[in-house]
Formats: sequence, structure tokens, C-alpha cells
Amino acid sequence: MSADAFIHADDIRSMFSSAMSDMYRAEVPQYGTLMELVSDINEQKLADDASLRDGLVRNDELDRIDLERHGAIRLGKPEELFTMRRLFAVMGMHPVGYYDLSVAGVPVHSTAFRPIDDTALRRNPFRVFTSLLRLELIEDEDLRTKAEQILAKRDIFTADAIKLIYLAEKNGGLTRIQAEQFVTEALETFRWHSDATVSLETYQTLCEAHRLIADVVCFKGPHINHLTPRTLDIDAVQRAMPERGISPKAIVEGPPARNCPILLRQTSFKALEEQVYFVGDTPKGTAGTHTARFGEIEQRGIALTAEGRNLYDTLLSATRQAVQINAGGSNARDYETELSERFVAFPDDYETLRVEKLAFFHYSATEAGLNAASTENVGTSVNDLIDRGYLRADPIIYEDFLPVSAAGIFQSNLGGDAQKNYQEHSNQGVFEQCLGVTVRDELALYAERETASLKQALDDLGIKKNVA
Ligand code: OOG
Ligand code: NI
Repeated sequence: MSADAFIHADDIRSMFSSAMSDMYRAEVPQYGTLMELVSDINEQKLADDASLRDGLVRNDELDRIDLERHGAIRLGKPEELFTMRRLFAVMGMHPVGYYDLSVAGVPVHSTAFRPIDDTALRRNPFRVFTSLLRLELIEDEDLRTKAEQILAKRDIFTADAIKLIYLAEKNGGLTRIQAEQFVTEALETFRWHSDATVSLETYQTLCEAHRLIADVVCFKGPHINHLTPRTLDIDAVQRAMPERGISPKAIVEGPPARNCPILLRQTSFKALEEQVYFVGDTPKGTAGTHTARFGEIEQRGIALTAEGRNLYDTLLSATRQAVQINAGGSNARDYETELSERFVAFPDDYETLRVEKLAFFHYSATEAGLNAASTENVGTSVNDLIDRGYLRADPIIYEDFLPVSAAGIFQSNLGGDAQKNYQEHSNQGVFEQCLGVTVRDELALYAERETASLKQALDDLGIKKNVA
């Protein structure tokens, strides 16, 4: 079969992300309400802020805003992660970054499956934050063995999904008909199942060890637990949520509101208490409930260099040490004030972020630059070319996640007394063994994109310069 009979992986990802969104909208009605709110506020923001709109158009980002979302799943065993990696690869999504959440009392480690190159990100940046349960963190040995036995019995992929993954790997792609079938089969893995695989009693015992453990172990598959649209104004959405019957968590995770948004700001809300039938004495099972699925929104800003990220981490941890949010969130305003005050130390204009190498930029030659370069030697200094308006630097958007924010999202949705401290920490090596490959380093990916854009821009201006 010739390669051109294959549908592009980016198109399979778009089909999948849209099918997932439809499924989640049907399963979790508040997700639909949230999507409408986000879309209304994005429209308003674009109408009010011409420079934001121009920037998005220039970066080819405007069209992707409405498509844009991320989801999250939690897996139970190494083979699941291994096959999930192969399933996402069919859609051009690859593991980027390693997140250790055990430090925040959540017994998982994670990666984000996402597209990697500029073109793929522009087409559809759909990502899935994927966590693997760390059973070794269950202290009670009997309970750990029991959880392992329960998980050993389940198979989260359909036989046809596995066949199509093999086919895509063997042939180097899927035809449209195969891709459609693949999307249908893959979706089955992410669906909610109201029949638990265990009794109510086992569920409760696992919940006592950690609610997250119960969420992963007791069900037939890794139900998608949220789908997050990207908003252009998270504070406006947070304020408007109660009017539409949604009550968000007390604080927005991540950096404070700024003129130049950095990294990622997120907030979430509890969406649903599910009816669950536990294995029991009646044919239908013992009825009970489980809260698994929630809603989340996010606002994305510029990706930071290692230096910028260090500054972010330092300021955030100082804030968190100064103000600890209490259970009811009644001191949320104190936290926000502290956060804004600390972040005064983080430059808030793009030119300073660029010159101080705190953030990543996409370079391009301007019309004026191309005109000048056709008649004169424009020089080789990047800063000089920027000052003369011959080169433009636009923010590269952060495509990844933040471990402290992720822990906050996990905790607010697990509820109550889930906070625990685990002795064991980060274990990227074991995670990668389960995955079957090493994860990509997100900072290296941003740096490559910046360097490639600068090289292209300088080439366009007729400048041969080693920018490596
Ligand atoms: C994942 C929580 C993390 C984010 O956006 O940081 C996350 C989960 O609850 O499974 O989705
Ligand atoms: Ni999320």
C-alpha cells in the first residue's frame, strides 16, 4: 500500500479529540456548559483586545483555540502505560516530560502525551496528562497484593484497538476507514463504566488507603477524568462560573495574572457524583457512588527557559510557604495577594523576558527586514535587528504541565483528607521502563524550536550566522 493512502496522524488526533469531547459532553453535562462559557469569554476577549488577536493570528494560533483541550487519565499497571504509548503514537502524540507527584502526596508519576513539532502543534495541540499508579507506595502489603491481583485481571484495550495499533506500526499509518475504526475502538478505553470490578467493601478499603488508588483499581478502565478547554481569560471565566451553576476551587493554580502570561494557569471544579454498581448480592450489584470526573479550565502563556523556570519555582514556593490555603479556602485572597507581590520580581514585558533569556521566542523576519536585506547588509546582531524592526520575536506557548499545579488539581478533586507524605520519591527510570521509551525533555524541545526559527529568520534576511 502506498504511503499517500494514509491519513495524517494529525488528522487522526483531531478526529479523536473531537470524538472524546462529544463523548465527555454526553457523559458530563457541566462540561458542555463550561465549553459555552469559555467560548463566550474567548470571543469577548478577542473583540476587546486587538493586540492579543493580532498576536494569535501571527502565530497561527487563532484557529486552534477552539479545538484546544487536554485530558487526563490514570493507569494501573506498566503494560497499560506501554500500550497507551503505542496507541497515542498512532495519533502523533509522544511522551514529553516526567512529573513526580508523590512529593505532593499523590501516589503516581506521570507524563504528557502530546504532539511535538510546530506544524503538528498548530494543527491540533491535544494532550493527555497520563499518570501511572505507584502500587509500591501502598504501605499495607496485603492491600498492595490485592490491588495488584485486581488489576492483573483487567484488559483496558479492545482487541480491535490492539490490532489497529499493530497495523499502524507495521504499515506506517492507517487509511481513513481504519482510522475511523481506530478512533471508535480507542474511545472505548476512555469511557466511563458504572459497573465496578470489586465489591463495595473492597472499594472502601482502597479508598481508605487513598481515594486515587480506589479510582484506578476498582474500574474496568481509565475513564477520562477531565477535558480542559483553553481560555484567553481565566479570571473572567472563574468569576463567571457561579452564574452558570459551576463552583470552582478556591484559587487559580500557577502564576498570577500578568500582562505577559507565563506557563499555565488552571482552575477546576467537581463535576459529577457517579452512580456505581459494585460487585454484590443482586444481579445489578450494590449501588453506591464515586466522584471521578471533574471540570477544569486553563490559560496558557509563554514557555520559560530553565532560568525562567527556576525563578518561577522559587517565587511560587516562597508564596506557598508564606500562605497555606486552608481547607475551606477562606484565605484565598491572602494567597493571591502574596502571589502577586512575590511575582513583581518576574519581569512582565516580553522584551525583558527575551533579553534576559527567561522565556522562549519564535523569530521571524519582518517585511521591513526583507526589504532592507534586499538592498543592504543588515548586520548580524539579533538585538539590533529587533530594535530596527527587521526581526520579530513572538512568544512560544507553553504546551506542558506544572507538577505543583497538577498536585493541587488532583487534591482538590480527590477531596478532604487525601494529603499524605510518601517516603519514596521520583523514579523516572522505572517510569520509562514501563513506558518502553525515554520521555522527551520539554525544555530541549522549546530550545530547538526557538533556534530553528531564528536560523530560518536570519536565512530569510540573507544572514549566515551560527546560532546554535
Ligand atoms: C491529573 C491532574 C493534573 C493538570 O492539568 O495539571 C492535570 C489527574 O487528576 O488525573 O490534569
Ligand atoms: Ni488537567
